[in-house]
Amino acid sequence: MLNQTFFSNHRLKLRNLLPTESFMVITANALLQKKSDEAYPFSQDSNFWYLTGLDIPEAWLIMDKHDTWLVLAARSNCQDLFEGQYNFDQISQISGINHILNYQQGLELLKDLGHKFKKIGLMEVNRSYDQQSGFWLNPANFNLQKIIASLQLSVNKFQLDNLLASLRQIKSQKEVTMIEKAINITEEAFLKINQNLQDYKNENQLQADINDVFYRQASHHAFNPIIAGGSRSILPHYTTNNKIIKQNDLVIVDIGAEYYHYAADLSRTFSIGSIKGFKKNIYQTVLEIHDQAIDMLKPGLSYVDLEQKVFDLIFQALIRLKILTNNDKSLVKNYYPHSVSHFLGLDVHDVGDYNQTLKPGMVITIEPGLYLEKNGFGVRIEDDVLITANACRLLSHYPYNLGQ
Ligand SMILES: [Mn+2]
Repeated sequence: MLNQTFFSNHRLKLRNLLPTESFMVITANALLQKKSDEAYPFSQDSNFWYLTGLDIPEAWLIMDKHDTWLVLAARSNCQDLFEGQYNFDQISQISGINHILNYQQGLELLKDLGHKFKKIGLMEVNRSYDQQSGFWLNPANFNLQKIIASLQLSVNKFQLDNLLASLRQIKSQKEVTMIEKAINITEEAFLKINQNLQDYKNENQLQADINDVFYRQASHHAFNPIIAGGSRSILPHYTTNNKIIKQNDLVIVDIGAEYYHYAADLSRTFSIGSIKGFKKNIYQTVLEIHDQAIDMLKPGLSYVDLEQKVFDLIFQALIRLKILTNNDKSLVKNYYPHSVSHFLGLDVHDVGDYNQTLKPGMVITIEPGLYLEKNGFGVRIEDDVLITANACRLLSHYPYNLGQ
């Protein structure tokens, strides 16, 4: 599906953005321990994959304005025996990189380039723990910076982060095709849920059906699936997915398959049994705001304006529904604590600058939601959208009929 040109084109684009007299290094992610001698399934750094197509832990990509090298980490005999050795032909074939070095050669190259050039491009590292998300970051980048520091090169650092984000935020036709494949698989899972909807007694039964669809297509979850039934649906990031579902519960299913590392991110709110009265009102309100948000999308609209306009629509709806009884906009976050949109791509919350206008080739989500703690339920509807030359194109097509 993807050949080496896909990746070498990305390298060419990045190379054109590098300053003169510079070189750059970017590292693959490291494996992380799960328990004992067991690692978590490997998840590659998205920037490294974007530039190489390789799922190898702890490799480095080194580039200057003319040449490209791949440096492979040393492996133990045990790894070679149990997991197989590096396949150099395959690595070159996937990535289009022919200069493959071992770790020692890589260090020598970095020293040479450090003498030759004045600037080194690296990914920013300013922390090892992400306070907001509450987790530790992959240590590979931090390690690379330590190694670079130990070489004592007399070069100035510049950051690659924004350069890569500026490229990744605009998707090529091939990238859009990958995202659409991921969406197709995700929608197939919605279809299966719809077929079995009235039989579900527990959230984990939905997850089993979703896994079945994803794994049979050699896909997997791009992010931890959210299957939030009943009162759990008020939590936008609920991922426990093992609680009992009762008749008349709403279930928010927020899932995304991954295809060649590209993510889908879709949410549908299903109803176990028919939906009536206030719940239906809320559902219709979210759906209307979803439709209005999509109607706004076109190149030139600023991301900040989009968020503000949708926020205002939600504020007005809360007044109309008499959920809010005064004009205090600061209360909206109690019912709608997240944004309406984010970039989508190799990362589910993809890189990109939110202080700019929408541009053709951007792929974003539209996901209004309302979460009513007092009433014990929430509704979210999420689609994936490509910004086109004149307006936008919905990439997802699964219907909004609550799955009945
Ligand atoms: Mn999303």
